[in-house]
Amino acid sequence: MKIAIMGAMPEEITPILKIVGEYKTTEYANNTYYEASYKGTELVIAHSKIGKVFSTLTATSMIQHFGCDKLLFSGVAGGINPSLKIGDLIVATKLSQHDLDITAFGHPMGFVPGGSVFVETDKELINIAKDVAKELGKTVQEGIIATGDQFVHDSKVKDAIVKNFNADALEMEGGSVAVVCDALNVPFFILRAISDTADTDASFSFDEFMESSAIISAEFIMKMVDKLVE
Ligand code: OS5
Repeated sequence: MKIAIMGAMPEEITPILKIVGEYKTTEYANNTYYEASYKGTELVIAHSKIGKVFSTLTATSMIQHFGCDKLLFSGVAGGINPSLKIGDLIVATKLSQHDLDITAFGHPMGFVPGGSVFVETDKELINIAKDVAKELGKTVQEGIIATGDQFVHDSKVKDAIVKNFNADALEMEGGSVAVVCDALNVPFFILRAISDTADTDASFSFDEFMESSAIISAEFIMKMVDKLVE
């Protein structure tokens, strides 16, 4: 087993690198990959940079170039479901691309021929997350995550995403990582801790809480890694 752990921003993987301790760095395709042996299992850790294109490149590289056979994503998200508060964890059951729009041809938002509106995540990894949550006495909400190439800071945009995808949270990378892993038959898992609620004050909330929420998500992911390598 070789596990890929990715985030989008440096802050999303720094806490993971701290826990792992020792690693080797490799430059590949304009990015840095951190390879570690953790409790006898090989890990490849990287932050992709922001958005669907960079996250697609990193997920593909981790699988095709580094040989990873499971992928875990850790990071922050904008909350849509009002039950999600800053710092709360959400596990994606399925993901969509909220900005993929060929509705002009009668297709629903998020759909292109040959694709599907939603990509489902691996159920075994979700079960491991539930076990970890139980052991830690933490609540982890399962839900739909919508991905697009924009930092959402507008209630109207949020409302449209709810209408089109019934999403609980939104971010900028999970949906593209899901498409890559699904196509390459690699079980994957997307975890996010809420940093803002994607409305007018989202950028302020993001600046204030991004680092603490990223740590919450990263520490949970590493508890899952502990279970996977047991
Ligand atoms: O990776 C992006 C998506 N993340 C999840 C997220 C989100 N996505 C969409 N809408 C929301 N309301 C969301 N809330 C959380 C977070 C991240 C958002 S984009 C953050 C950009 C932050 C930034 N920009 N410049 N810097 C930081 C400093 C900098 C400057 C130069 C080079 C490197 C960093």
